[in-house]
Amino acid sequence: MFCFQCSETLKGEGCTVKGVCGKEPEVANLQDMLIWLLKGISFWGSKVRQYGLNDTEVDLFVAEGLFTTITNVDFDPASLGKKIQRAFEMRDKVESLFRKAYRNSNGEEFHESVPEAAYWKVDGGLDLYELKGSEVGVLETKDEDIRSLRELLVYGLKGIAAYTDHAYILRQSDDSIIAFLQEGLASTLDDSLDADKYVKLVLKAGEFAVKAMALLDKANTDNYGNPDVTSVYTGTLDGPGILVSGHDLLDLDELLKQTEGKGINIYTHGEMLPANAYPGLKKYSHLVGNYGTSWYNQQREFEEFKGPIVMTTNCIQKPKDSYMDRIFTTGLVAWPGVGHIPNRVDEKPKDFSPVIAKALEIGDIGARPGKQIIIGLAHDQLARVSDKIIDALKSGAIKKFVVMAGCDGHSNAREYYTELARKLPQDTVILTAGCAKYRYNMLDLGDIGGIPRVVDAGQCNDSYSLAVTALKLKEAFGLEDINDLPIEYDIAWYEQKAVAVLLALLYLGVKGIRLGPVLPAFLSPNVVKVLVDNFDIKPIKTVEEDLASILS
Ligand code: FSO
Ligand code: SF4
Repeated sequence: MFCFQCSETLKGEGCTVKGVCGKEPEVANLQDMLIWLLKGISFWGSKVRQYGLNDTEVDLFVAEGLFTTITNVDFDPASLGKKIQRAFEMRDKVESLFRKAYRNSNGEEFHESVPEAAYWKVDGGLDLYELKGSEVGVLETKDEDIRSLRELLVYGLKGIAAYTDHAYILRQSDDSIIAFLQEGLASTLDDSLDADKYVKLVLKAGEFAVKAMALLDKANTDNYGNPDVTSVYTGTLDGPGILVSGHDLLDLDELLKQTEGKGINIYTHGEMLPANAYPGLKKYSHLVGNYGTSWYNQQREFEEFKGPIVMTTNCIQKPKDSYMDRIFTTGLVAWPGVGHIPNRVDEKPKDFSPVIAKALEIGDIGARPGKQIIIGLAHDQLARVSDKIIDALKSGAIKKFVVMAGCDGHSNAREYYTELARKLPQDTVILTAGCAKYRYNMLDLGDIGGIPRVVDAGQCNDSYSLAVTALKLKEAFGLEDINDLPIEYDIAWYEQKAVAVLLALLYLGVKGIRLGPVLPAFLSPNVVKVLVDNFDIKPIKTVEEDLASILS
């Protein structure tokens, strides 16, 4: 196996024996096989679009396939094997659609040679898929810079696919995004493309990352309303309880409906925290708060929680024996031996009864004390206080905004974000989204004239909210360049959704982003140089050095 798609990759180079995340080599190779087939599907999918045709089932499969291979989603060989089988079916389907369209339009058969990923087939099971997967992964591209750009593109596409899939689940879609996913994937099979072409595609991925986040923002707010400023309790109450982690709001919504009146309290965990601010979800009185912090603390927190846990998306970690019988996965998440709540059929809600039965069987999880934290400061709420913000900037009450969005993770180097948050002076405001916030959102950092010093816009995709706010401020101050605003960017990354967020910021013209805790291993020195020369991207330094530079 070889995988270097996340910040925790072994020695900052690549996981080769087993993933630091817990991914077995078998799973890594099956994921590579799935990605390769998605590229083959996309080869035909992009071609058939030239005839104005597409197949919705195939399109959704490509988005979900990409999402499946994001860090900490699917660790189950059996589940991946089924997806690979389905990938062959999807490829056949879209290939015949193309061949028919070609024949109808040209009066002859299509005879051009096609890349191997578009035709390779095998009759067999997991072993053969795994073997082929081990031959077609990242290292198949020999040129270091082309490999780097292809992977940067594919990881950006994975993030875009995840946000697009979330939006789709909430009945919002945009075919141009799906078309770009396929254009991008197909491009990685094309050996005639040079580095400049891939740089252009990477920047185009930033454009589509903005589109995907905007689409998801619309999906979330159309379904559940604009988030309200909300104070959330972070302890637990007496009585049965269920903990819901991940990013899928519809899963939480359906579970809330199915637990109404049953005496079960529902708690969010990790990236589900922002759900507490949506009017359409906070209306449920048994949604009582958030328990725990970010994904990397889950083994300790899930053990302590005592009740059942539902993982709706990443980031699942190897379940400990102590809670193996009370953790459930759903959607694209899978772990061998963990109970799985099946997908919706014919738009009927998922059936969470095994989780509910487990909560009732376990009973009281016991009360634990917690703090209150303020969330829900997405773009709509910020727009409501824009006059206040503009006045505070003009009067100097707020000197700087520091965007500290992104992910959390294991590395001790991430203490940097806690320290920086502590040391930023009282006239600075942190803008955050994603699980990065757990490094500082329980500190008492106060407020500036009623504006909290940690402005929490929501999940990682709600980084879009922060971009909208920046663009509105630029307009309000009549500035030409978004970089003239008193906003500094100090982004923490872990997995591929954060890559999409980063590309979105680049597309919006943001320069001088600090990126930590480490630069991605998949960026070759030459690609880093392109990013530095064009966007002044820099790695984080010490807290003192960055503090001085932020305040200068
Ligand atoms: Fe975090 Fe995991 Fe939301 Fe990621 S829980 S790390 S960037 O999945 O997507 O912020
Ligand atoms: Fe390693 Fe990260 Fe890949 Fe897991 S996702 S195998 S930790 S690089």
